[in-house]
Amino acid sequence: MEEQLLQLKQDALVKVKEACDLKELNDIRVAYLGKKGPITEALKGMGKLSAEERPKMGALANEVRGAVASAIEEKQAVLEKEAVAKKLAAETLDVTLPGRPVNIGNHHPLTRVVEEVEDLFIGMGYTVAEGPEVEKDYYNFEALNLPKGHPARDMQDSFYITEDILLRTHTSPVQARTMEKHEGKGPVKIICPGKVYRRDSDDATHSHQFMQIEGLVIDEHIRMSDLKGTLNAFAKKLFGEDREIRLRPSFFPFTEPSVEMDISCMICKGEGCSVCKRTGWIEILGAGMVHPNVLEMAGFDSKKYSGFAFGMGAERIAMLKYGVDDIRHFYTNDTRFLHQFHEHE
Ligand code: FA5
Repeated sequence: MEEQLLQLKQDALVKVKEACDLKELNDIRVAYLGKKGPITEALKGMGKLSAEERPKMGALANEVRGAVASAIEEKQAVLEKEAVAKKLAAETLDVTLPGRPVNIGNHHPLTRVVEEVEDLFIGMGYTVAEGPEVEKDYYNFEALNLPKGHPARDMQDSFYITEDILLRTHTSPVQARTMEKHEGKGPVKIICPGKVYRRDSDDATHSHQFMQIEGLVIDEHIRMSDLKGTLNAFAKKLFGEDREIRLRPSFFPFTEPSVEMDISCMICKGEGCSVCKRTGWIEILGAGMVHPNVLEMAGFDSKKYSGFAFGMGAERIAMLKYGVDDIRHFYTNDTRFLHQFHEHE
């Protein structure tokens, strides 16, 4: 038995020495010192020994157990230290490494234009209004003096969802909605930016989805000269004093008289090029004095109140302001184009 115990001790100490991790060490502990391990078994078998041998073997078995246990304990401390060192090494932070660049996004040029136009009009006492993009035929057309079957509906080819619901073709329905809310009482002074949709063929200056910014002013004694002065102040502030502007007579069923405003082409400076279709001018907005029928339909007394309205294309303004030669650049998300409008550089 003595020989057996000494062999056991030797084997155990070799295995403890060779253990590479805490799991392996624990397996050795269970194998040698566990309830079913050989040392416990040896101690259990003491009863069979003679009275003379029993204390000797008992002391030896305890000595073996103690030696194995303390070897395991020592090894455990070493392995734990190693594990911590390994973890720390893996988590080392090299503070001298160059950082990863953070790409800062920037506002889309259209957002910038819309915000700039909004700020400009807010500065003149306007408030910002909103309306739905999926609109009722009533607000998009009928309330704007365009009954069903009116030939001027063809001026704006529409995407219908049902017979009475469509994607709004302009931001003018927000005029009708705002006037209705005011229940016949002025003054009204709003600006309304938003997306609009038309079955137009896409080209350098036309898109099937684009943005408009609508303006509406209603009060007593509002005249055409107020509209002209407002548009003039807006254009000069946004494009600079040297930009040329012209108003042309036009027709919209919801305004009378109606005008369109052109700005000299930013690409050819009025010489004529493919962007301005050789005219030297680019149309940016339609406007006019609110038609009495529209005022009356919304509950305003057209003898007491008058007003003006305008609707401008945000893309056209952005094109003029930044010298962009194709409207499609705004929608193709080419980062080479978008990064040119970085505000942070
Ligand atoms: C209208 O939409 C009227 N609602 C404007 C208005 C409002 C007139 C209030 C009177 C009173 P028009 O269809 O002309 O009008 O469009 C207005 C502006 O939107 C145009 O001057 C142009 O700048 C822009 N626009 C029109 N169609 C497109 C298109 N397909 N792509 C890009 N911009 C467009």
